[in-house]
Amino acid sequence: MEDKKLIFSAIQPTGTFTLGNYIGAVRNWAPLQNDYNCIYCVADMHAITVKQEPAKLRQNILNSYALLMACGIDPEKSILFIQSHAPTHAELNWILCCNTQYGELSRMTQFKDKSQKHPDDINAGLFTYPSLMAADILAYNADLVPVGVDQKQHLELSRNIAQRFNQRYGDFFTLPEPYIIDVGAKVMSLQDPTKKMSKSDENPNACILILDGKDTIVRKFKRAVTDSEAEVCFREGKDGINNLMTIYSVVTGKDFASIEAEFAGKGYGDFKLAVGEAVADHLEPVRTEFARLIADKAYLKKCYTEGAERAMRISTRTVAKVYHKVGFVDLK
Ligand code: ATP
Ligand code: LTN
Repeated sequence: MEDKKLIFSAIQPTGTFTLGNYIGAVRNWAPLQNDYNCIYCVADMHAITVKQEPAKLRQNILNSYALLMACGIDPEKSILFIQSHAPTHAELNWILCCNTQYGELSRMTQFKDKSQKHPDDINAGLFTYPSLMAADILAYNADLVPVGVDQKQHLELSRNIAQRFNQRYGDFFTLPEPYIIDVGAKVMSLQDPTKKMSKSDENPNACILILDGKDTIVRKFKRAVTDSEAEVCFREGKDGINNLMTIYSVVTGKDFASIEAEFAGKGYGDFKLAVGEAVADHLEPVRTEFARLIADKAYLKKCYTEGAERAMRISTRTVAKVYHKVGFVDLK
């Protein structure tokens, strides 16, 4: 790999990506391939911190891999792999768990949210989720981690774990920085614009899936919750409209002032229809490319096999050095 800064990011294969995953994270990943060395991963081990049906999970993992490619990640330019194919992540996770405090993990909002959502299955994996995430990043000594704003707290914990390890065993890990793009860092639910749009929302009208067809997308936007005014403008308190304006701005490239001018004197109905159509048109090439890729299982397998080999080549060296540093006996 050339001497450029290293980017690492991952996404859980817990379902089809939402417009939130796309705008807040994945759409930013492809352009980064030009300026950085990039490593992207389908975080299947993280996905089982919440109950998954095995056959469905296997399908979601492959779909997620193909979707990342459909969103422009080129497996020749970047390392694109499936987390469980690199056992080094689980190995490093153990060492990092032993350098992570109970108190730190208890403060994670994602843990609190997910324990509330699944009170019958507050498992140890869900609790130590951030330590595995730190292992993902630190196994490659990544400099930058592009994520949506909801992952910032996890990244800060990754930095703290790396810092603690460095203090205890001597400087080794690079301290990773979050890389968060301002516009669209948090896309909100279409049904409750105070909540983030999430794959696991029970209400199908709350989120746009990036493989939804045009009619479905337009229908969901038509039903989006807004407010009782009739003015398309970005203002505090207008959560629903602010969210739609952000989405429209990202997919059309227009700024808020020109959006306000475009819809001056028009009602929310016109605006919602325009947002729906713009989003559907923007996602059309992703849908087409996904259909092509998912039909070619042999090519996908070739890509993820090579991705795993390349990921292992780097992370095996990290784990060997870490094992040595903590005082384990070298096996060669
Ligand atoms: P789940 O519902 O299973 O918890 P999720 O939809 O929250 O999943 P993740 O797999 O946890 O998605 O996140 C993948 C990436 O998408 C992360 O970088 C995360 O920050 C980003 N992301 C998720 N939801 C949003 C959102 N609503 N707006 C912006 N970015 C988001
Ligand atoms: N927790 C992340 C997914 C994830 C991740 C990572 C992101 C797992 N490992 C490493 C960045 C770096 C999420 O998006 N929910």
